[in-house]
Amino acid sequence: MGLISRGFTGRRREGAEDLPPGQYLTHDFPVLAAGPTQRVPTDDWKFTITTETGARHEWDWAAFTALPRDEVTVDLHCVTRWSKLHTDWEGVSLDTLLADVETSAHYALVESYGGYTTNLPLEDLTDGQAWVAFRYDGEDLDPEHGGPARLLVPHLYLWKSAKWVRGITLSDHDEPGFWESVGYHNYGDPWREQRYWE
Ligand SMILES: Nc1nc2c(c(=O)[nH]1)N[C@H]1C(S)=C(S)[C@@H](COP(=O)(O)O)O[C@H]1N2
Ligand SMILES: [Mo]
Repeated sequence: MGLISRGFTGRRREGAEDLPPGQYLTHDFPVLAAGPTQRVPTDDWKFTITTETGARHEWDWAAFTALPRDEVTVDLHCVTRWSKLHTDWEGVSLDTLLADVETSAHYALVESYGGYTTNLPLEDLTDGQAWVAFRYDGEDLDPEHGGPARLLVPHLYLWKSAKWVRGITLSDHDEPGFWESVGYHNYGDPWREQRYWE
């Protein structure tokens, strides 16, 4: 990270300072998934936050899309070494979704339609660091990229940004998700090259 403000909205040169170590720049948007593309009609879609006490907070598509949304421009870093800079999204921040959720849990397990999971500390989902995103580049999010809605946690490697997200379970215990349980790093900071467990 340089000292130049990231809030600058003019056209910027895409420089090496924006690329975490070991990453290369790509301009297309690769599609990666461990299983088949999920196609979840918005009529059937629900998003649920479950706390460590079992309390459930649930939104259907109408309630979810009525929440205040953010427009964000973020850089994406995949552990397979491609990075895509300045991507434009619209989504509901986890701060908004967690506003009425009472919890003292430290860990989050994110679950997707289709069974994919990924884990991260709850503090990495708050303070404007994560969204449930449903629009990309001014359009509804394609199913290939996780539509109708995916998690977006751009400060961690992209495997943490669960596509077709359906819920988050908060817990006092850290439980490895799909890739984390087969050798991907538990945290996954691209700037520290936390790709795999040593
Ligand atoms: N549900 C689900 N989400 C997922 C994955 C997956 O297999 N299933 N793969 C992850 C990985 S490894 C990457 S790199 C990104 C890819 O997102 P993209 O296909 O939009 O580029 O999705 C992440 N989210
Ligand atoms: Mo990935």
